[in-house]
Amino acid sequence: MLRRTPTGPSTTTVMVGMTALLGVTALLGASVLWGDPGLRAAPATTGAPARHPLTSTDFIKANGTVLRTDSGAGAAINLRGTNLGGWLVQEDWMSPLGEFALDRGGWTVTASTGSHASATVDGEQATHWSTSGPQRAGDQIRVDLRQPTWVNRVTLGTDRVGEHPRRLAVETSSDGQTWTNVAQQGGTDQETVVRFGLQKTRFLRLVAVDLDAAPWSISELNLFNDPVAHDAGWTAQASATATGTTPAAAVDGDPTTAWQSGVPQAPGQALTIDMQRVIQMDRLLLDAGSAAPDDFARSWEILTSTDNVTFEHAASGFGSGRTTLVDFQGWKWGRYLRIVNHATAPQWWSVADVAVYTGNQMDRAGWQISASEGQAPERVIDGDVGTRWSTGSPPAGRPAHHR
Ligand SMILES: [Ca+2]
Ligand SMILES: [Ca+2]
Repeated sequence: MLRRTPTGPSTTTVMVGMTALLGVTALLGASVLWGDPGLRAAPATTGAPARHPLTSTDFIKANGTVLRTDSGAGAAINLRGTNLGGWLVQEDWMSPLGEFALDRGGWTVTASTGSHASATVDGEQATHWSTSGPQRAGDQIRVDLRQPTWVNRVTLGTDRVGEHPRRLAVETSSDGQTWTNVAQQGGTDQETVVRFGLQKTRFLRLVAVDLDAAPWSISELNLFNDPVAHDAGWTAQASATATGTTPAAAVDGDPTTAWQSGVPQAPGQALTIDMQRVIQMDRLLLDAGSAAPDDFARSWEILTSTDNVTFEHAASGFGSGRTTLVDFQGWKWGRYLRIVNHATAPQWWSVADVAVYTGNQMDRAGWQISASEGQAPERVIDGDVGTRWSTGSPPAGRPAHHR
């Protein structure tokens, strides 16, 4: 998300060279903006590095959930974004309260146990819902979104060390009665992030799956709708398919249906998806499904192609659970996706859902575009940088060099 950078007197600019801390910043070769008047730094208007020599007190380190100077012991730092040539780029990890999350206004939160369930959506890190006693399987917190809402990511955080859910399921429902398991995974200390295929749901609940002596607490709960490609019309083919399943079940947007290999995992097995158009993508999510969560590919490779003939390596890695998030480490363009299993395992291979992320861009499928003049305006959304729309000739009365 881009925001024009305000360069008022309260904003200071400091060049940061700690790549381990701020990999994104180092990657972009940019500076980081924050608004802490206590910091010694050059004014933003110069864009110059700090003029004083760097000392150990300038070393930024996370202290709990807060970034501080002086190796974690100094002043708190609130990141405001990455300065990209006058544009302030913000990422949601900079905001523990959910900068890019869905609007929680009107939501109703209830819990099966404990009190203060609404404290999970009050915008205050200091207020919590907690099971109070040990967490038990079946403990749950439920959100009524008031209206059907698209969602594909949940984050739940607590600053109470160790009070995360040991294992939790995410379930959706249109009526609050019948629930669909869309994800199940281990929790993480402080913040747990759960991703799943895009679902339109009115109700969502988080259910503890395992018991533990530690309580489960949540200080803030957020939902997200990360841009993904529409899967309408997608088709798929597989190297082998179990009786009663189809490759198409992997791309139908329904987490309860799955393609299954029908044979133990062996190197070279492949699932090839035709997305029907060239898509610019940066990540991919594979869900083995709730019926066979252990049937994830142990070793996978993702290939992309524009013609279903020549395939190009995009990413590879190892599966470790029901959900596999593949990061392409940049943009890939392709109409065809081929997921290849490279492992030998006694389990079948199962894919219930494939989600293709489109970065910060909305999928343009289905858009209609028109222009007041010129030819073929649809070329501006055809995914081909070699085609273009143009007015063709300068409008009357305007100098040619303003074209
Ligand atoms: Ca709270
Ligand atoms: Ca499915």
